[in-house]
Amino acid sequence: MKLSKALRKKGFLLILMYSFASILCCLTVPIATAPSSTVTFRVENVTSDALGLTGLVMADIYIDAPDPESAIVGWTINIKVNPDVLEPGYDFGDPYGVFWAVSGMEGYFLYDWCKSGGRNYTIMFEEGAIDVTAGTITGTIEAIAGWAGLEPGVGANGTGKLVTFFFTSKNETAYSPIEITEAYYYTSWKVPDLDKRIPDIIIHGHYNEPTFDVAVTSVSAPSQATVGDIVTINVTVANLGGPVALNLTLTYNRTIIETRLMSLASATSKTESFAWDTTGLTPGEYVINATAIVPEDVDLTNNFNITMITLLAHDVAITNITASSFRVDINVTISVGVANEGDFPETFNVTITYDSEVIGTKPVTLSAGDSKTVKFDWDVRGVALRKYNITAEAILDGDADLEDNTMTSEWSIEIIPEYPTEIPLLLVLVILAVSMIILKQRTQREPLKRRLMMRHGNTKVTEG
Ligand SMILES: [Ca+2]
Ligand SMILES: [Ca+2]
Repeated sequence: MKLSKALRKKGFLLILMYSFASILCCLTVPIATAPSSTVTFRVENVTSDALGLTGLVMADIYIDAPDPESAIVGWTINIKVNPDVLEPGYDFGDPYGVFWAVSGMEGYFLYDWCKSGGRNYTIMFEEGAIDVTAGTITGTIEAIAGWAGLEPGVGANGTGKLVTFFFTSKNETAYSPIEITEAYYYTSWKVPDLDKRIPDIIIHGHYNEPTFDVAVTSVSAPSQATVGDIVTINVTVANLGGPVALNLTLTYNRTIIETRLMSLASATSKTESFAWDTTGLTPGEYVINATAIVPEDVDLTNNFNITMITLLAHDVAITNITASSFRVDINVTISVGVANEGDFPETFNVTITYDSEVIGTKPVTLSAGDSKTVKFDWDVRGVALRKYNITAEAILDGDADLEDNTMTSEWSIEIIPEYPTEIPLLLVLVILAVSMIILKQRTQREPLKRRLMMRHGNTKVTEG
């Protein structure tokens, strides 16, 4: 246990040492040269003496040339900074308003060499080399102008400060990288040694303490959409602090639509486009929230922004089914209640079926929120005699809620045999005829009986 702990501790120290070594390597960039030359450029002392909102930023470029044969007569360096943060070219009394460097300033690389050799040297960049708007300084530094005719290997060598760049800072806390690209040094007059190009350098220094502050400045989307739409939502994020990698998360009612990792340079903004698939969502109001998250953000009040989107829907429904009779021999009327529960006027078909057989289809037009009853006559003659359930269906493309578009009756209609109309009539006639015969017989029998009774009565009187 103790051993593994010790190893882990040792491993940590190694990582720490490696990290330090990496940082040091970043600051001193070797030039790809012949083995005899070990010249390097390096950048040091990126400093600021910011006074209030603006200040002076300096970056020293050094050269290391311990090999006496690496005699240098000139070099090229292109510089680029963020023009919103740094303005290249600090007027230090220079005719071009550029910077001062080797113009006789003691302590610079060429100073002693030129002084002792009686050489002439002058300002390096030509007029127009500085573009304040683009934040660039470009061109060849002919540090040792007037040395025309110098043979290779006759220049200066040694180690020292080549030049100091000056910039005016525009903001107290902003950040700007100082990118050094296309850097060569010359060992012959005006002839860049292409094999002595150094790798590009980006100084990740900053002036003042960079703070981190990202802000979601806008979330834009249509205020209304229809359920099933893919809604485009544009989110603009601004970086008000140092350069960052941030997580941008978009949600609807706290459900994540997408989280995106994005990087943002200082003092820039970027608009990201998201696609929100609204298929299957319930109609209603949705809060769309975009939140940018970066560690150590100094102002969390501006990290999110919202917008509202109302989701509308196409939605019709079958609300009920009734029938005029449930034992039917010829015809029945089936009534279907339909409603428009969506947000748009709709025209759609309602179809009723038994088993899979279509009884009828009718078009229905309803305003949003309206309902009506649709009646269907069903002639059941020829339909097999048994019980049937009836199903009604409202068919509408893009209906957001299909569950209420179909309803099957809980009752059933029984189809019974159809009786011919002649049978009951015939029966009535027969009954009528029979009744008349009976009546007739009765009326014929009555007088005879009465006569007999009368006759008997008279006899009795006569006999009495
Ligand atoms: Ca913020
Ligand atoms: Ca529906």
